[in-house]
Amino acid sequence: MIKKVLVANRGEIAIRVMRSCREMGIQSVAVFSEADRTSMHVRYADEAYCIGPSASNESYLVIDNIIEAAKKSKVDAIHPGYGFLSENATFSDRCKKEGIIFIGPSSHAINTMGDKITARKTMQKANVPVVPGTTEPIQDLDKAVAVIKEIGLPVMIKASAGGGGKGMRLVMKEEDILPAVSSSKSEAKAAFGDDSVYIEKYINSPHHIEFQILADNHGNCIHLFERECSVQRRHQKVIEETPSPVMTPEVRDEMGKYAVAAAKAVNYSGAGTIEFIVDDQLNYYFLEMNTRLQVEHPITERVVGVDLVKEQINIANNEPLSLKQEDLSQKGHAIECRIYAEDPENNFMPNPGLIKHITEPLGLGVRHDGYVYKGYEIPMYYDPLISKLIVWAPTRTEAIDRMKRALYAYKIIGIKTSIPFLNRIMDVPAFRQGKYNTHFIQDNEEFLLNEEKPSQKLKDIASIAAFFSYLKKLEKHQSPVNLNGGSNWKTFGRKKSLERL
Ligand code: MV4
Repeated sequence: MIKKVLVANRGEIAIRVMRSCREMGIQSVAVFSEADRTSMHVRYADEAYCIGPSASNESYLVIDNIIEAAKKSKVDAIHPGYGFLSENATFSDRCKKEGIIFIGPSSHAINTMGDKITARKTMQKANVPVVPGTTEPIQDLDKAVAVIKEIGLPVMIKASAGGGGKGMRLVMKEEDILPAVSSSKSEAKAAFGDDSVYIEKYINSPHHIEFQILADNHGNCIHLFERECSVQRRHQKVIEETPSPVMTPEVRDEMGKYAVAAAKAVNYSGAGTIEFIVDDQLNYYFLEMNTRLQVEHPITERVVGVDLVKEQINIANNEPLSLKQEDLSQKGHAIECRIYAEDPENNFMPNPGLIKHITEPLGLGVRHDGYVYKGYEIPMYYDPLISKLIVWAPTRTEAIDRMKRALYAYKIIGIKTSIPFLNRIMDVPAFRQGKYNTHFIQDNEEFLLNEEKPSQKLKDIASIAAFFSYLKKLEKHQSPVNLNGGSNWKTFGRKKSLERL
């Protein structure tokens, strides 16, 4: 029985995992880099250990340091969260060797799915539909040209060790085959030390739809339906929702069965995600499997009514799944917005810095998974994700309205965030109508980046008002810090009307 867990991660996901641990009566141990000494996950844990300097390749990615902390703290298990070592087969094996439970799949499942060519081959063997293309690395170009002539242009050249778009090339014309293959190969070599590439037929304007699965160590496997993740920017997810606005009950049932077959083909254990690429006619193809808990898991938790971290821990305890496929259903609609410390007006540049003020959204149907607090300085070393705002409502339209309400209430002073950009997405007619695919942000870029800006005159008036308010507060010996989220206009206006009463 797992009684103590080390969480080999930071930020919102470390706290997310520890919350479930606390509910299950499990002690949690945090690890942290020097830059994360004041991080919230360190405070939330029952115990915490420094594992090295700020750079993640000197701390969160160093297997030896994490194992050392695990031994010192005498944990039974390690939860890797997402990113960092979560899909590292060597780490999964090392934990096993040290007698520590890795809360995740075996190195075999991680390796098979981590190599995209092997994954495609394995899926084909399991009769899971894959995108038409090659299941062997491209060796010579004549063969590549022959294959492409057979499946027809356009095609995509992809790196076997890749995923998330790295090393990917779109080929429209025959004369582009050679340069695409060679540049894909060299990018893959530089990024992964493996230059194997393969060919896939190009699916135009696809949807990214993924299925959550859970598999135990007794041969049971279930799916927890889909997540629509087509709102992406440079292969970075921005918004996720479930159910998918384009899904039908028949296709959902088919895809769910294939997702279970995919997991069973690698003898999977734990929580995982099968990604599909889906075209306009709802033809679907296996793309890749993520062998970890994903960032967007909370929308599934809300609509299906499960705690995925709790399920992961039960599976790691060798318990059989308590959930049965026929008992599962989707209730209502959930949407997640990823809040990044990025400046949408400056090409989404990371914008780390001091949180001078934060008001988190609350209320009916709102979940906010974050980790920053007033006075916290976001370090520059890690992913700029600040938090995830998840809303639930009975219908999709109500969920969108609720998301707008929650985004409105979310105030962060000190850093630029993606909140205005997300709010803008909620107003795009194609999003409201659920008629969007992976080209959505590109197709609507002009609207999304053209926020209505206040005129110079308005800015001048606001500056003068803020200055007088500052003087008045100084007179009264009050703190001049503005706590209402950045605008003094509201309080200014309201005081006046009260005086008139
Ligand atoms: C594709 C594709 C079209 N056809 N494969 C992008 C990241 C990687 N996971 C796979 N990706 C794609 N693969 C074929 N055969 C289009 C994309 C793609 C994409 C996929 C999912 C979500 C967003 C995307 C944005 C651009 C391209």
